[in-house]
Amino acid sequence: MAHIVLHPRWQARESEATSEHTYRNRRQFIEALGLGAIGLGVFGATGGCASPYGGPLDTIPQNAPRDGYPAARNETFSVPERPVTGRLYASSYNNFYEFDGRSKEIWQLTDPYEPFPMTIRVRGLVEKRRTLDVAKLIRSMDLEERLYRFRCVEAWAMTVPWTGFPLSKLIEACKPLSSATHVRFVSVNRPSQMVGIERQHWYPWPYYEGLRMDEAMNELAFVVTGMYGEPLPKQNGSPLRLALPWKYGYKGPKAIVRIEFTDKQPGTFWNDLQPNEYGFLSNVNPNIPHLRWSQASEELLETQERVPTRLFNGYEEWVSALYPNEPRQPGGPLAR
Ligand SMILES: Nc1nc2c(c(=O)[nH]1)N[C@H]1C(S)=C(S)[C@@H](COP(=O)(O)O)O[C@H]1N2
Ligand SMILES: [Mo]
Repeated sequence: MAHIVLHPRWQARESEATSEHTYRNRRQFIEALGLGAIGLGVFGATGGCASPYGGPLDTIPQNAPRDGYPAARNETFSVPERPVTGRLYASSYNNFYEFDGRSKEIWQLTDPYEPFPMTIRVRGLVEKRRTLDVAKLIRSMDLEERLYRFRCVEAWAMTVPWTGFPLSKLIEACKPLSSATHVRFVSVNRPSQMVGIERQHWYPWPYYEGLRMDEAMNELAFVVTGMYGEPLPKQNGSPLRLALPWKYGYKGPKAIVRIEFTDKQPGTFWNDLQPNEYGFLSNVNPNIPHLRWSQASEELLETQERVPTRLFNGYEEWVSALYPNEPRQPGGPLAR
């Protein structure tokens, strides 16, 4: 034990401080060793006062729209082979770098963050620039529930009932020009409410992602406003985020405040940081190993069962035609 050296993340050189993987593993490591309390000492107090939240579901904003909840399940999207992940797991085991859960869980750091009111700016190749009020937008949509597989690039997975509406409906409301080939999403950037932004100043904030238009218009692409029949807890991306179940989790930005249509492939947060490890497409594919680990299997959150990873995360039927060059066999060329 005495020889275990924990390198605090903020002392890492910038070139090393760019991997999602290192970060999660460290947290799992600390938790596994039961070092939570010591961890606070080793990593320094988090600054600010203790979280007023008793549990991860206390972070559901009081002023989130609740009309339409719980929404009817769309039975087209079922996951017969896996258990639904327990709600407490899905809302306490999170990735949301704007809150840096180095010494606390992310949900415990979300108190200052006020997801409502929020607006989304619609920019770029559109008929007209618009600013959408998020609460109004949510109230204007028919909400439905979809049970989706979710696969993080770090080989953990969950099965979650998301509430929301198709991304295609939001895109239609934005009225992009026919010249738009891609769409870019930007997450909220509020350093005063999100403790991870300045603490991890080496990241290119705000978080940003992008899709080709045909991907964004696919039936599976879903704007998430809630989970488990209630509005989203803050740590899961309130007021709204994307779920793209055939892609690795990081392709789905949380707390979106800007949508931009372009005629070029946009940069993305992880691709710009580590182009060799995180591609633009980032489809779930067991045939494309990560540079530092295999993607052939994944661990289910809660049950800790190890299961094989499926091409497009089991959504071939919906998206296979979009990707003629995606490696279908192990050992093929590594198109990312
Ligand atoms: N804005 C923002 N969006 C984000 C992230 C983030 O750090 N910031 N992390 C991504 C990653 S790596 C994953 S795995 C999922 C995690 O979603 P969850 O916490 O609801 O499981 O959110 C994605 N969206
Ligand atoms: Mo992730």
